[in-house]
Amino acid sequence: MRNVLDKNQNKADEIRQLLKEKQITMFNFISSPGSGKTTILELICQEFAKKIRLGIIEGDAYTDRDAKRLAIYDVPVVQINTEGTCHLDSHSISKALEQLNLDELDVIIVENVGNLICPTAFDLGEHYRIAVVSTTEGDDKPIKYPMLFRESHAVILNKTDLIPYTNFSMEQFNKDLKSLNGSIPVFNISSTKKNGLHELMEWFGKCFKRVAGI
Ligand SMILES: Nc1nc2c(ncn2[C@@H]2O[C@H](COP(=O)(O)OP(=O)(O)OP(=O)(O)O)[C@@H](O)[C@H]2O)c(=O)[nH]1
Ligand SMILES: [Mg+2]
Repeated sequence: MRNVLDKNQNKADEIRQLLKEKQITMFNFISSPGSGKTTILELICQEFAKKIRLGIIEGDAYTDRDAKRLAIYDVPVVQINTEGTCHLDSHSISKALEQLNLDELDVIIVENVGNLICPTAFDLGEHYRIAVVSTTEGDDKPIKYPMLFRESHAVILNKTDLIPYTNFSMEQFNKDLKSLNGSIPVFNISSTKKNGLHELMEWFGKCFKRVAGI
């Protein structure tokens, strides 16, 4: 395992160097299956596809369903099928990057395979790691999967519209998150009801601005 992780890290460092040369910033979206990663990516495409040069790498175990959902936006999307493996690694990202014209991109967003543990251990060469969690998964996800929340740069709490139908405690969630990563920005949103999106898009806009000068 150590050997695998060392090889992954070396390739991730190479990717970060390549992205630096090409002045591209990369994001890695990590969550459980179904938390809303692709839905949030659709919203990001709607907001930014015409303002920045965005590319997407879609990690999925078997299908190209998410890539198809995003294909309607005028954004290059590369699909990686892991054939059952529960995470992306830097070698698969390196191959995916060969399929993108890096001279024509400012930002790349990677949707990782839905899983809260394995993707966290594999650096992809990204600059920002985004943890997506939804209210229906329970408020205990930060405390049960601390590594992701410790190492992420932002947390998106999705499906806030469903809170009335769950026992999700916002107080407990925030308390646990704070104990793990006191300074992390947290965005409470409903992607489908479009609540809380202004603050989230503003935050992405600031991150993208540093890169693309929009
Ligand atoms: N009620 C509600 N449903 C949502 C929200 N966001 C996403 N969904 C629904 O949740 C389901 C899963 O959303 P996806 O965006 O496909 O989730 P994902 O994280 O990309 O899933 P995987 O790629 O399978 O890991 C879809 O049916 C969405 O319509 C939300 O804010 N509220
Ligand atoms: Mg998805």
